[in-house]
Amino acid sequence: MVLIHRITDILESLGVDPSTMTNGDLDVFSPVTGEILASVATDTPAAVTEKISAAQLAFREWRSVPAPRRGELVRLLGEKLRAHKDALGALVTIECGKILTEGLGEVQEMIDICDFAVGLSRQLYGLTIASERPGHRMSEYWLPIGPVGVISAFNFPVAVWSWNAAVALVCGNTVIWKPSEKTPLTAIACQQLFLSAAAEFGDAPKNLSTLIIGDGSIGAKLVSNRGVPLISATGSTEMGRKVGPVVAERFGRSILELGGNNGFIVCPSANLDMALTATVFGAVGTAGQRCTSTRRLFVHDSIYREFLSRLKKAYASISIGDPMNSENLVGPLIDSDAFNAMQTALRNASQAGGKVHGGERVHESKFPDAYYVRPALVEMGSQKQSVQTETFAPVLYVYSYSDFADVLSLHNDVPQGLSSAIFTNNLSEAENFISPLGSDCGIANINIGTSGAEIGGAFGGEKDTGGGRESGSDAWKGYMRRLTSTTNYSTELPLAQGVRFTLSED
Ligand code: UN1
Repeated sequence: MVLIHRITDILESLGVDPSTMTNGDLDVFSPVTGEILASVATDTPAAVTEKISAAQLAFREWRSVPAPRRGELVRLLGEKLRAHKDALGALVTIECGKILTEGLGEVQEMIDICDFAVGLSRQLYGLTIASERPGHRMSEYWLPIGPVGVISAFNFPVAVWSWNAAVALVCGNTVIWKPSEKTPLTAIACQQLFLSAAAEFGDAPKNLSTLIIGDGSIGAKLVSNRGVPLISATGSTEMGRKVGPVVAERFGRSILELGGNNGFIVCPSANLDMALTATVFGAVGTAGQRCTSTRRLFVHDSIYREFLSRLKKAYASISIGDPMNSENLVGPLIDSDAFNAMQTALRNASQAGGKVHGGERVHESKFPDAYYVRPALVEMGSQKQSVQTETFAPVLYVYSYSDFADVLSLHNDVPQGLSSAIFTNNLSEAENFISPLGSDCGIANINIGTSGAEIGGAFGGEKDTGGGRESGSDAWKGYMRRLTSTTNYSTELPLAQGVRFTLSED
């Protein structure tokens, strides 16, 4: 399989000139074959500073454009994405290795958030608040905040940008995007689609949305720049620990969407057919490289043996290989580092008493430079401590439990708090799971797995996941500045709290 020819056609259909992708200093590999797809030019630190200045200039114009008109630009972007869904979805698959249905699903997620943001552009509601003073009106407004820096990871190379960009743009902000250096091609393609939407829009300021390409040192330039009031960063907790303090130090705002260590509880009353499919999709989908991937499974001991044996059978039947082939459910890991991290995690689990099934490399002779693995199950049995770290690979630790209160505390006893799931038909268990005593994550699903959230809800998590929320619900408020304003339409000047302050002018 040689992808370089396919990629040329795909790039052209997305409006990118492939000849500009051959002489740069950053080699782009496909995890599907391990071959080099392109060599793209990276930005210098000086170029980043220039792009930030340009984004500030664009912001000065864009903030005054009425929000519903800003929504029109996002509507056009959604139309471009609809028209190019197949090509962009295929490019996602080739560049990051997720199976094609997931590559297409990712583009669908972009279309969905564009639709959401178009509606939002007419719903950036404020409040009127009762004033304690006569003849006064108090209200709250939401105003654009400025350029928004978006840092995204390889595993959702395009959707994460769109959650941030579509919302930020209707809020009146400009966007500067630093994609993962492992997936610049999909970012370049999105930028082209954005530019063609902007051209159709007509009078959009230049540099409304810009791209910076490079490694962490280039991202650091964005993060430390006071001209970027909001940084929305998706990636590992380790990355967030660097980004968060730098933004806080300059009193900027950050939306952090970091690592997960997502738990899934299967109760005795659960529909086991549904629980099985949800577990396997959650654990092996995207080759275990979603921040929402299922990593820890807790099964009630009355059904543990049965469920484990069905799980093992399901794992044995999973076909692993070329992600463009619809028969395969699992594509490659992103690179050798991911493979090595997985092997280390499995060694550690085995030393901690876990019984490992799977995890070995496959198709090595066919693709010596690509890293396909058999997803791993690790029987942890009745251990009372859950694995604390996130490994971005298809490794599922399986525990048995007997007491519901115990499993809730085992579930919550990890540093991360992104997503969680319970399968039960017992109302009390379901309600407890989403009560103050239940899951401590940002997402807690009932009879739905941990991954595959819709864009309509606010997305993000607690604890080491960083606390940020992006995408739907009222996450837009994180992309605007709040203005409280009180108007006095009386002829008196009463002070709040009954304070008296009378000037004598004679
Ligand atoms: C991520 O892995 O960074 O809920 C995001 C999901 C997707 C988003 C994952 N909608 O699995």
